[in-house]
Amino acid sequence: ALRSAQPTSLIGAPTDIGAGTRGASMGPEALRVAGLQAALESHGLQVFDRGNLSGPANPWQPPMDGYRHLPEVVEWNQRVFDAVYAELQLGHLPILLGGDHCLGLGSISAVARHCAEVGKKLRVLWLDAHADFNTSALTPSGNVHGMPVACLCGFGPEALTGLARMPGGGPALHPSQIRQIGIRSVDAGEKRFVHEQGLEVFDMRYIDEVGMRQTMQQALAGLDAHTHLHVSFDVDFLDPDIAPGVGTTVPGGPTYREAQLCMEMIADSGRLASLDIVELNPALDVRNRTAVLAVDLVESLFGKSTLMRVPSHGQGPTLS
Ligand code: HAR
Ligand code: MN
Ligand code: MN
Ligand code: MN
Repeated sequence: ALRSAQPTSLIGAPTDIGAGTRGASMGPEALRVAGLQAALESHGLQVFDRGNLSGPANPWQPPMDGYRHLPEVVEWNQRVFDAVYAELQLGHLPILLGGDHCLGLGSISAVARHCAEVGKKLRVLWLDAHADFNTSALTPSGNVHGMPVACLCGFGPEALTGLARMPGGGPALHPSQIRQIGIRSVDAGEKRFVHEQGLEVFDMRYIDEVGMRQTMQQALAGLDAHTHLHVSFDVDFLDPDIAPGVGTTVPGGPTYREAQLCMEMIADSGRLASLDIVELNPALDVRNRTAVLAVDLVESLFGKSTLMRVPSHGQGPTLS
């Protein structure tokens, strides 16, 4: 399973600044305790743990003008941007350990900027129960972890939409670069905006009907040697029966086997080049099992395989 000789770098961002429930700030340590580094190393990867970023404390205030903690969210995301960008410049594969999902803004802004500079195409897979496509006008909560996809597409405050400082001056992402998978909780105004912007959403109903295999074939279609694939893995993507340790559980998510297949098919694409692991909330977990599950799935994302047949030898069931 030695898929990539590229070194990986773990970057902890211990904050719940964009969330509506406290505790995601403990995510990075829980992932370390669950053995993330050793698990990746067992697959032949070289892993650098850069430790944790620091940033402002969570003042736990009500929203102002549609955002909770906007100055603190901006500061955390600037630090995440710098850290992720530095690893990409070194040629490492950054793994952002959140922290809540507002941090996907800094992470993906850095990836988008890097891709623009080196002339790579970018595809983002957003694994989540939520679309995270709210704006200050649409949000029911003011929590910025419900807004990062919109901000990345240019809809949000300049301090967040301009993080990437893209060469052309435009937004970090165009909706056509994004595939959302596992979605099952979208606010009414948010849903209209998702449709208006033409996001490609593989929601749970779609996964129920066509299966995870066809879903992932479609989500990964069109990747080539010049594509940088970023995976933003919100742990609430998973069914809460197997992953209780998140702040915003939504029933009816992917099972263990569906999630494994999702990760394995991403690994098989050979294009994974950056990753976020976000929204893990150890305060709500049961004996760290959600962290252990996340590590297990990330191993699959990096090529751990339980396959008994050699695919090219055509044994076992034919899949095509
Ligand atoms: N859509 C809701 C809101 O904006 C809930 C967002 C919850 N987001 C996350 N990230 N947990 O996916 O408040
Ligand atoms: Mn999310
Ligand atoms: Mn979510
Ligand atoms: Mn394992």
